[in-house]
Amino acid sequence: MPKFINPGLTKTSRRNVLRGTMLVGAAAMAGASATAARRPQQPLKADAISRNLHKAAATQVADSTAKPADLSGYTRVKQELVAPPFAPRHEQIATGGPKIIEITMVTEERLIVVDEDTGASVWALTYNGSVPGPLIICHEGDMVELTLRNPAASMMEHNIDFHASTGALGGGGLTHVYPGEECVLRWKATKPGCFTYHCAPGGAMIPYHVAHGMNGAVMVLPRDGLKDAQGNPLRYDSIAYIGEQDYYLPTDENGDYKTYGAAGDDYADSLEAMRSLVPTHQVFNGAVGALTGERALKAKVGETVLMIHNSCNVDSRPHLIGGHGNYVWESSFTDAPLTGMETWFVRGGSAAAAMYTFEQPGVYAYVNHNLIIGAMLGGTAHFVVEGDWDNTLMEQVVEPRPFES
Ligand SMILES: [Cu+2]
Repeated sequence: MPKFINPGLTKTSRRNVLRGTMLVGAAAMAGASATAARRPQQPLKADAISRNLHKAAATQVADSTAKPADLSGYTRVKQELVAPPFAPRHEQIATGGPKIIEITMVTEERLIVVDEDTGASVWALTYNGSVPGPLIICHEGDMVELTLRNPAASMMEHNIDFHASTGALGGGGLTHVYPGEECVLRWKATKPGCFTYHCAPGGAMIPYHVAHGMNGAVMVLPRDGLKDAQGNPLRYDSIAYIGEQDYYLPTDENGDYKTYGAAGDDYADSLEAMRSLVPTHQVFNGAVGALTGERALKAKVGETVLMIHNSCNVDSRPHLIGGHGNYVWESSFTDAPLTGMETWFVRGGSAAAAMYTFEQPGVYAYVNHNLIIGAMLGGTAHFVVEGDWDNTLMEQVVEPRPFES
């Protein structure tokens, strides 16, 4: 067992040593002694306040005498979640009445390589093994019923905060699962749009889990589908689900990325690196190159793609080089979409959708147009588009040649 989990000061059991609060306390003690000369103590107090808030949220609900929800009129369906960049099978226009959509997510802690060139790796904290976690799709008025399982072999507790939901810290207060535990949370999708979800165990564990990959997106479609400003229907042929992930990977005295034996072993080092607010990597779908080269996104001329961009922790400015955001929803799907966008905005802590119909073949780079992030930190995906070139839209009239000066 990693030594920081049990600092030797407290009588422990497997269940209570894995509580995020104890990990926070252990690392804070270790961190405080190592950095007391140059670190203010206030963040530790803020950390404690945040942890207490999460405890209070669960207590409130447990004390409630609320009536059971009326589930008559709902039909139960299962949604098979799939790994990004793909989307689960779904209807763009809802048929039948409202549904209770049953999904299952497993909190998987796994070592992933962030950058093959440098060997940078991270013990990623994930939902269903992927960064970002799987895309969930429902319609306004549906209920999402999540079974959240934390395998017995896990090192850490996890939970989930759905920004699309209402109450109990987005469900975060009701879903703390320790290794070997599961819980079921049901929430109603009342707001159409794209929303982030993330792990939020409390205190500094919240950014620690988020910055280790534990976030993803829910798309809540209007029951009658997407529309333009005039109310005309907008339909897509495919979805590209992209999660922007900031990592703060600790380095040793030589500047090499450190490696760790198990999830959580990097906790104290990571908190130190996170405090810089300067990510070492800011990648799409978990790793540098996860959506380029052999793994590039594919499309055809004439195909309409809905690009769903999740960014749980940092602001992002997606830009499709060589294309546009024909329709962009940074806010609710009930708001008129922005149109003809060159670059759009994804607020840290949110997800947004952009629709584009490809008009030319070739390779398009989908980047964070903070180009330092796009080109140097890993925030780039590629679309490879097949079809016939349109010289009306662009033509190389003269290829590069020497000229007399
Ligand atoms: Cu977690």
